[in-house]
Amino acid sequence: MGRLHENARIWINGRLYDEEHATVSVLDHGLLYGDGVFEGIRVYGGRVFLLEEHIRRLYESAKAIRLQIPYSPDALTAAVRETVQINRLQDGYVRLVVTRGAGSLGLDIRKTSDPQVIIIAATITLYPAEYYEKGLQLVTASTVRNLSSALSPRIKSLNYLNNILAKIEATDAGCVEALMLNHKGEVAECTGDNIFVVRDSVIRTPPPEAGILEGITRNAVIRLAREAGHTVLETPLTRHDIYIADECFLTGTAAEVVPVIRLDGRTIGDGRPGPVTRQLLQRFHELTRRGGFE
Ligand code: PXG
Repeated sequence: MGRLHENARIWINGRLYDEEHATVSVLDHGLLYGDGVFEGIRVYGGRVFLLEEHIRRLYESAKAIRLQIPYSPDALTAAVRETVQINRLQDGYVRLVVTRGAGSLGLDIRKTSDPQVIIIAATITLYPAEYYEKGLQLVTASTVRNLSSALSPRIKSLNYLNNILAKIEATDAGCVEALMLNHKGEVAECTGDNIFVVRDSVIRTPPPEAGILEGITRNAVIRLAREAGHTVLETPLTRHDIYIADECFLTGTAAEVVPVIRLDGRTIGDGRPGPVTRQLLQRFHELTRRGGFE
């Protein structure tokens, strides 16, 4: 039984497979140890959105974990575009995965070979449209974000348990997202999104040093906000800064730009998506229609 669209073709190391035959070894260290990296990328109007940025981050993540991707960035870029075309994807989502490859049991990367480079072109379910109009509620997770010095959150690795544990807390609390703090108690990010607040017309978001994934949507929204004349500061934030903010929103490839109206039972602003959030949401949609920056 297929989970993707009919006749989905999945690219693995230069070959295309049906979903049924798109498999990796049970000895792949991606499975055995979460040893690998990935990217989640959007497709709008048949064009792969901010692909260059995603490819760059993928190679940076791979470098950080000493994983040699067996293709050049240009070759992989072409492969992503080709897979999107073959699947006739207009608006969708690309999952690009690089595993360490199969090896004997044990952590030693020298005993592995053949990293598996996988490109899945599919769709992703958004939050219900209602959240974009009315905003969503967050709870603070008790699960602290990975310590940067232990496993840098800047690496988009196949090791997502830290975020999954926080996401379980969100679900248990009846929320779709949870706020994660770093070991200092500062605001880091949500389980799959970066976070922004607006207060007295100034936009603030935690810096990469707060222990976050430096989101590509985050960086695009910072640029859009500055182009619209807003002041954007990358600065440490506490939960209190969110409680007393005029506005709050999240950014991410899957989430795009989504307003937040409550955190831990505290209503943010007047409990409705604010004007800056709505403006940036609109500008972000324009950017997706343009296919990216110049
Ligand atoms: N923080 C974390 C921890 C993330 O995983 C973001 C921020 C936003 O980054 P981008 O570059 O997307 O703006 C992410 C992104 C998935 C999925 O399949 C997860 C993400 C993106 C797309 C799909 O769960 N996480």
